[in-house]
This record gives sequence, structure tokens and C-alpha cells, in this order.
Amino acid sequence: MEDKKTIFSGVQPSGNITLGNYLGAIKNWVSLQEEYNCIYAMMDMHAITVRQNPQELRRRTLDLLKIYIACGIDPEKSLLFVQSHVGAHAQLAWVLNCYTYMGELSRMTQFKDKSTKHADNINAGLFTYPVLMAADILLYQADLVPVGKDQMQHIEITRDIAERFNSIYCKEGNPVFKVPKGFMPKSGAKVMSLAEPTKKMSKSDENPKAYISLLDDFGVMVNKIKSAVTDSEGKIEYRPDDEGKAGINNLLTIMAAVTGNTEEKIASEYAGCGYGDFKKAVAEAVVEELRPIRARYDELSKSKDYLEELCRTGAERADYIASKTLKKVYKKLGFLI
Ligand code: AQP
Repeated sequence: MEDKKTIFSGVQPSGNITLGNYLGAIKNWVSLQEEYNCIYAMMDMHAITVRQNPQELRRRTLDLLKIYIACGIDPEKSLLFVQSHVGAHAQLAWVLNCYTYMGELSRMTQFKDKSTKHADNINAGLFTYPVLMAADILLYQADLVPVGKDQMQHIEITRDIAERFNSIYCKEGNPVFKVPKGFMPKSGAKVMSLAEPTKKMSKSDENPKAYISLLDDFGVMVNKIKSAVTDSEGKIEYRPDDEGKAGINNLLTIMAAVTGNTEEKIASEYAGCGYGDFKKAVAEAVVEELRPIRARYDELSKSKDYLEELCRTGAERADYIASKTLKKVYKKLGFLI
């Protein structure tokens, strides 16, 4: 890879990719491709912290690769691979488990949220999810991790784990791990549910009206935005959520992230407009943003061999990089290598 800084990020194939995943993460990845060595993975090992249907998981993993490429990730420029194809992720995660404290993990908001949502399956993997995520990032010596706001707490713990390991084993300098930074978009870092705008939009939400899937029919997208929960005040203003504006703020954020304008500018542009007309404008902007992505996605659906070949070569390249870091870690620990 070229002598540029490195980016690592990924999405779990735990549902159909949402507008939130796109605006909070993937859209940002595309613009970073020229300036950085980018590594983007399909995070299937993370997905099994919640029960998955095996056939659907397989299909969604390949769908995710198609979505990455359709959104503008160029496989000639960026390294794409499936997480479970590179054994070093699980191997380093085990090591890092021994350098992460129960107290730190029990403070993670995602663990608290998901254990409430899946009370019948609070498994150890759900608890140690951030450790696997730390391994994902640290294996590639990433400088920057572009994520949505919900993942920033996991970037913080990744930094703490890396610093802890470096300070124990690399007192003389020459740290084993690069300490990465998180990176969020200006707008769209936290797209909220259309049905409950105080909650994050999530691909695994049981209510399909809560999210826009990139694979929804355009008519369905429009209807979902038209029925998005707002307020009864009838004013398009960008004001604090707790003044009852969470729904309108969310639509302003979506519009801002899609158009590249600020929420304030859009609010002043649509001031005086009815909610119905504003929702129509947001829906049109979203559909126009996603239309070319959808066309490329459909085209890629005809190329299963190409996609599988990308996964094979991607895994080989990722394995080469990851194994180098793992070997350094094993050496520091005193494992015979
Ligand atoms: N609502 C969101 N707004 C902005 N960014 C978001 N991301 C997720 N939801 C939003 C970002 O998308 C990337 C991939 O997320 P993930 O698949 O690793 O898992 P997640 O954060 O748990 O996303 P979901 O959609 O909520 O998945 P489920 O329902 O399976 O838990 C990350 O960069 C994330 O910040």
C-alpha cells in the first residue's frame, strides 16, 4: 500500500443498510479514499453478537460489499474484505480481552442498549464487542476511523487499550499499536429513527418505518419520510430536541447530510413552508442521492464471481497486514513464534 495514512472502518451485516449507516459512515469513507489508504470490512463476526439467520447473514455480507462499491468505494483504491476471513481478528481480540477491564466494558452504552433489547441473549460476545472492534482497528495500524456518533465510545476504549498495551510492553518507545482517532461527519453523525426521533435509526429496528433501507423501493422511502414523526408546532426551525423538535431536526440533518448544507441554512430556506412540503423535499433529495447507488447495486448483482474474487484477494491482502501486527504482539507477550 502507498505511503499514506491509514483508515479502517466497517459495517455489520446485521440488517439492511440504513440511511443512517450511509450518512454517518459510508458516505464519508468515499471522500477519504484519495487521501488515505482505506481498509473497509464487512463485520460479520460482530453481527453474531445478536442471533442471525445463517442464510441471510451470508446474503447480507455480499450485499454489503455491493453497497460499499455502489456507494463509491473503489476496490482498486481501497482494501475490502470479510472480517471472518482473517483469523488475526479473533486472535488479537483474545489477547486484548486480557488487557481490558470488566468495568470499562460495562460502561459501554451499546452493551446496555443491546442487552435491554435482547434480554434473552446477553452473551459474552455482546459484552466484549468493543474488544473485537479494538482488534479490528489496531491490526491495521489505523490513523483514523470514520464512524457515526454511536461508535465514538468504542473508539475511545480502543485508544485506551492501545495505550495500555504500548505502555506495558513498549517502554523504550517504538509502540506496537498506533493510537487511532475517530472521525465523524459534520451532519449525519447520528440519524434518528423516523418513528421515534429520540432513538437512533438502526438497521435491526423491528419497526421498518423507523429506518430507510438503501434497498427499499423508492416509493416506500418516500412514504416512510412522509409519515416521519414530527411535532404539532408546524415550524421548521433548528432548535434543541428537548423543545419537541427532534423529528424536524432529524429531517433537517438528513437534508443537510445529503445536500452538504448546514441544518440552519436549510431551516431558513424552508421557514414558512408546511411540514408536508418539507417532507416531500427531503424525500426527493434522499431518492435522488440513492438512485445512482441503487443502479450500480443492481448492476453488481449480476457479478457474483467478481464479488467472491474480491473477497478472496481482499482477505489475502488484509491477512498479510494483520499478521505482521499480530506477530509483533505475540513477540511482546512472550509467546513462542
Ligand atoms: N443512525 C445512525 N446515524 C449515523 N451513523 C450511524 N451508524 C449506525 N447507525 C447510525 C454508523 O454506521 C456504521 C456501521 O454501524 P454498525 O453496523 O457497525 O453497527 P451499529 O452502529 O450498531 O449500527 P446499527 O444500524 O444500529 O446496527 P444494529 O441495528 O445491528 O445495531 C458505524 O460507523 C455507525 O456509527
